[in-house]
Formats: sequence, C-alpha cells, structure tokens
Amino acid sequence: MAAAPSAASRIAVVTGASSGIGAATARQLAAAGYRVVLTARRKDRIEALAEELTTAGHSAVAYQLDVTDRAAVDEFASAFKTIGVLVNNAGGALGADPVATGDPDHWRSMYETNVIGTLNVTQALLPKLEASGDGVVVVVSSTAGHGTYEGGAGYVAAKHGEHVLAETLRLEIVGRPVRVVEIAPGMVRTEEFALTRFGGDTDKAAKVYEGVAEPLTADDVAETITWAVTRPSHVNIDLLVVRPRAQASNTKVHREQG
Ligand code: 8X3
Repeated sequence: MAAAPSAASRIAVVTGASSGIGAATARQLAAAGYRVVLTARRKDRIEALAEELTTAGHSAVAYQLDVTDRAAVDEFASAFKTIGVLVNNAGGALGADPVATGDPDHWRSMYETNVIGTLNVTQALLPKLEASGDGVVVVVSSTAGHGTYEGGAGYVAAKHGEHVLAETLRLEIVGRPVRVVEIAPGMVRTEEFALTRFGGDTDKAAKVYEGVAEPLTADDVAETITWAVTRPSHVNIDLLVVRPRAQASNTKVHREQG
C-alpha cells in the first residue's frame, strides 16, 4: 500500500476563511504544514490573510468563492487534481425569532448557506479528496445541530441538516479513503457570528455572551479541527462536541452577575 502523502504536500481548503473559526483554522492548518486555500466571499480579507501566512513562511492562497453558487464552486474544484482536507465552515445564523414570527427568508438563506453550501463544496471536491488517498471532510456544524432552543429553530434546522449530511456521507462512502468529521461547537465568541445574527445590533449581540466568563474562542475550535484532521488516517473522529465550561447545554449557561 502506498504511504499516505505527508502534510507538507497536502492541500487544505477552508470555506468561510475570512474571519472567525475559518480564519483561525486556516492559520492553524498552515502552521501544521498544509498548503491552505482560503475561500470566502470577501476577497480583501482572504487575500490579506493569505499574505500574512505567506509572509510567515507558510503556503496560502486566496480564492473568492460563494459556496451557494454551484457553477462557481465547480469551476473552483476544477483547479485541483487532489485535495487532502476540506473544512466546510462557511455558514451562520440569521435572526433569533420564535417559529411563530420567524422570517422565512432568513430560514431559506440559512439552509442555503449552511446546508447547500456544504453540499456544493463537498460534492465538487469529493473526487479530489478520494484521489489524495487520504482525504478528510470536516463539517463545522454546531451544538445547534444536536438539540434545539427557543428562538433558534431556523438555525437549528439548518445545523441539523448539516449534521445529517455528515452522518449520511460517512455511511455512504465507507470503504473509500475519505474520513468524515463533524465538529459541533457551542458558544464561541467571534467578531461576527452574533452581530450577523442580529443584523448588526451590537447590544443584542453582546447579550449573547453577557456574564459568560469565557466563551470559546475561534482558536479553541480551530484546535479541535486541526487535531481531528491530523489523527492517523485510520482514525475517524465522527463527532466532536465542544462547549465552554460555563455552558452545560444549549439552554443552560452560567452567567455571572455584573
Ligand atoms: C452557535 C451555537 O448556541 O448560538 O453555533 O446556536 S448557538
């Protein structure tokens, strides 16, 4: 049997690499020796990050990509013969309204970015991951993919969709040289997640983390992703749920009184 390619010769594609968990993951995979391909809609941000990584002696390129645009995703995929790692990180939440009043456009958009986006990129790159002889697909879902909470239904439904995609793909491709890893983070304080969810309302965004001693950071999650993908190729981390110590469940969060 041929030896697995070394990390140094392997390409890692990260979607949503312009900020937060995606950017942190790109940094850590680059430091681990991967040639990272940063994708996101915001070209300026991924170009700046690619430049930063290259200056630090790593290998990184930026490719502007909207994961919901299948034609663009296919064109992107056609540039590669093989890929070692795909981190499906692009996505996010819009709104936190009850089912009774939630905006159907928000629901549609969340399904489109989180589920169809992951589907598009995974379908397009799966042959390339397989061709590497040791591919890893990472789906960055959420604890919202494993239980619901009031006001979360639209996002929770989309994240359950991502979880189902990962679990089903693992069943369907067993026996082929591609691992399927799901990382499900709980409360992570990033610069944009809550702000995007609440349409730029900084007060509402700040309330998400109010009194929580130490929410997870993007780096904490990036470490779990990097750890999972760098296990030996016969070790598949099916699902890794990671929360801050202060969060016992989606609805049980310890908040210190200010
Ligand atoms: C983020 C976790 O609790 O905001 O994926 O849904 S939560």
